[in-house]
Amino acid sequence: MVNKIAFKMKLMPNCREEYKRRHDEIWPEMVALLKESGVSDYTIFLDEESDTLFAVQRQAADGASSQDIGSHPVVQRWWRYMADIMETHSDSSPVSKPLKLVFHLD
Ligand code: RM4
Repeated sequence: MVNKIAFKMKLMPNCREEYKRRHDEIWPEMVALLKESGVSDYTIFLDEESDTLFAVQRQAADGASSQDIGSHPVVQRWWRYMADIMETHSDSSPVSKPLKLVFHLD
């Protein structure tokens, strides 16, 4: 079974291009780790009115979401790298709020 999950994060003002640039050049080791963890079909949208990032991804039933693998050194490095342009907790993890599924059409 595969689950689809969504969550939102917050970008700092005037960081849209930089956020996109860093993700256009996402580290291969980050991609490999996400895939190994069971994450797929991972998309991040930006609401330009509020600088809210809206992420949606598939998560394998026996896998983890991208936000659940924060103890891995690659993710910790990525989160530190992103911390200057996102709203974060004191440990540099992004403030990430799960969203509730209310409708789905296959
Ligand atoms: C996001 C956020 C997530 C990570 C993706 C690739 O900006 O840091 O945790 O999974 O990047």
